[in-house]
Amino acid sequence: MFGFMRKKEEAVSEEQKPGLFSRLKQSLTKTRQQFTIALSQSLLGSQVSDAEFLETIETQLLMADVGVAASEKIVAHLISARAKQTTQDAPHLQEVLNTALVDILKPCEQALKISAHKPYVILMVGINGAGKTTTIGKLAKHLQAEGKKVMLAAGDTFRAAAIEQLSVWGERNQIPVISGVQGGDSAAIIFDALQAAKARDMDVVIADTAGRLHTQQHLMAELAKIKRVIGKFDSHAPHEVLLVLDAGSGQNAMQQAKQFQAATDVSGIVLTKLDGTAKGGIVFALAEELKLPIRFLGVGEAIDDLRAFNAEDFVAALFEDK
Ligand SMILES: Nc1nc2c(ncn2[C@@H]2O[C@H](COP(=O)(O)OP(=O)(O)O)[C@@H](O)[C@H]2O)c(=O)[nH]1
Ligand SMILES: [Mg+2]
Repeated sequence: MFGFMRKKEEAVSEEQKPGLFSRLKQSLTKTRQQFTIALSQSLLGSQVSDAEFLETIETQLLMADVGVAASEKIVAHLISARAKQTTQDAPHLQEVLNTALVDILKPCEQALKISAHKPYVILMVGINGAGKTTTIGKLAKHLQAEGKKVMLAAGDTFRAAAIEQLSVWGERNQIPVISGVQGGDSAAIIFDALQAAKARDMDVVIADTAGRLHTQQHLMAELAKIKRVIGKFDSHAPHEVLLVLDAGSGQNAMQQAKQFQAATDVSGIVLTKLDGTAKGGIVFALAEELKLPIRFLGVGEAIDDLRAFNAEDFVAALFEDK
């Protein structure tokens, strides 16, 4: 409807309002530097012997947080490609590399689909500061754009500021937030929200939870309780347990994921803060070792800085220059 306005706006501030793909590219700048500088030099280096070449690549991949399993897989791809070719052809190797990277990510490219179950319940989990509350704000907008009626549940009762932070996101999105008092029972508040959502014919409830360390067993047990209580409201709920991971935490994100998976049956991952970290390669480690759907990427703090995960786009953004 406002096509003409948008065009004008884009022309005015191309820098501030880049398109979706260039925004992804921009957010991956540091990760791209980590990848390209090292990898393209190795790929182009025609002097190096095979063993040296492969070792360099593997080291660089590990340094880019790709992880052992995914790095080995990528190197295996390169070995078989090199065995088949007679000359050292850099563009070809780049192609092989891209294919290997996409192959690793592709199985995890599974969009979050809101089923007809009403209300569809999304439980957000993750350690403190990972970006749960911010992601809820962005996700609420994303789902509203799909025509869903969204309600938020302030299940992080640990700090008053957390309840306030969620209510601000509720205002921004103009959607209801069900909250209790600081120190209140998180499971009880989420249960209240589910009842309210049902009464108000909401499509989706997104429940926030307090950040907890994957090493804090009692808090992990509390998460299990929240899940149990939600299950009493609807035996199929929560329909989605989204684990929010900060890309900047690198290999530690993998440890967190394993612990949360054990405690709560994570069904999808949101990888936040890809902007401003050189550790975006962690996405390959997560994909290869966890095989969980990666639903979204967080590429900034603003309400529109959430991207549905796409394997080809991610790999293209990793190598394409601006
Ligand atoms: N740059 C950037 N910052 C983010 C992103 N997601 C969250 N943040 C910031 O990370 C901090 C912690 O986020 P918050 O949502 O409060 O984390 P929570 O403790 O898991 O709920 C806040 O300052 C957010 O603005 C992201 O994708 N990019
Ligand atoms: Mg929070």
